[in-house]
Amino acid sequence: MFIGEVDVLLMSLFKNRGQVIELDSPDDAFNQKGVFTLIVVNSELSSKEFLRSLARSYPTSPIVVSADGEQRKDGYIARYVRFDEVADSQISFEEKLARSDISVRLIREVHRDAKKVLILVHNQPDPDAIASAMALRTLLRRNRKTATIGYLGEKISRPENVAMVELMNIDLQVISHEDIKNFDSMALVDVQPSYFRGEITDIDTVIDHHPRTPECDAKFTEISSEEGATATIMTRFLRAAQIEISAKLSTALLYGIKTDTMILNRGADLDDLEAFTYLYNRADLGLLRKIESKTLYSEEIKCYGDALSKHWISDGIIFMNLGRIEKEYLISQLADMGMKVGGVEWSVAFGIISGSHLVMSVRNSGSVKSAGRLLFELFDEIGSAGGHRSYSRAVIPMSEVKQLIGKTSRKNIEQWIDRVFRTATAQNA
Ligand SMILES: [Mn+2]
Repeated sequence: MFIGEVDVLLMSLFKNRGQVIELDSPDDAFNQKGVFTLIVVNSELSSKEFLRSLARSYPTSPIVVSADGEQRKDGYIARYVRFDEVADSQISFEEKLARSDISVRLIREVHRDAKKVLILVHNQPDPDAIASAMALRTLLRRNRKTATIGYLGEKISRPENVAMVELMNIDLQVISHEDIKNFDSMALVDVQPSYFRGEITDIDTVIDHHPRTPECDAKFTEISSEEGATATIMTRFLRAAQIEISAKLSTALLYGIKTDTMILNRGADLDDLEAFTYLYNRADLGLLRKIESKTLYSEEIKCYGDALSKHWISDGIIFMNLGRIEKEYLISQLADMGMKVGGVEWSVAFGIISGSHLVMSVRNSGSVKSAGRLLFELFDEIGSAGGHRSYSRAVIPMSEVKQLIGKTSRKNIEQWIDRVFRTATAQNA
């Protein structure tokens, strides 16, 4: 039932949903027969007395006031709705998808003539990178034969990545620098050219959610650090291209968003939430649970145990030294764990990988200085460093560490890292 003047567009939308009764005069509202699924009242007629009488006459029908600006007032029995705002948010979302459709056409154009496309991710492919690469292959309407998802690192070992690749039967390939020339075009996903330190050239597409770095030369780039995951960007592209996302791909993308944002808890924005909901309805949640259930190996817990028992906290920073290890991901997992400790503002986990590099993972509570900027300022000159506001990573050759601190004993390294971080976090804090 509509009472008073109502916007034509709004009226036509309601008419699509069922039978509508239009009433000009409020007096006519009280002698209608039937059960109304909704009563909409023009705000000009919405006096307190009128709404109360309406509610008495139709106790089971919800009442909505078509409001133009005013808020709900006390004692008024009705829900005030700005229908223009409801429509506006929907329209701007559709507009975003329509704009993304232009991007999709550009990406397809860039790779159109390539016989074989290489979709390259970073050297430690994580669920976000893997899922986004799969999504790009779908977006390009290609298959395993015409588009390879590859990376230059060593065989993946992080349990959740291994579980994802095995349980979902994903063809993720280790490739060499030599192999690259066998491809006709290349797309980087979840990573930017600078990551490869000039070793990778002739890049056609870059799609990433990390902060934009200089020297990002490609025919098509979509770099948007607002999104918490590249999977969010790819979900938008797939929707823009009106592709029905399969259960397998939805599961992969959902897992990518979940892991990169720590279940919407880190660096996530409304787009991530939107993509999350969209994918959640399409994903194979049973499969996802299976993938997510195995994230620790026995020998790893021993490593953690050792580092955790020897941790120390000073000035709100927790320090954890994993010592000499082979698996780099242990460092970032431990840094995440450090943030769970009460009173901790910063978490610093570090270890020496393959005896040659010191790797640090840093987390903060997000409300303090940017972790990415801090590491960049501290270590970019002697290694590679950077990342997001709340999480970042630095890799420094042991030869540089030796030059700086002399003997690279466990104690020396710990004292150096302790001093460097305490000084840096104290500045402009
Ligand atoms: Mn990512």
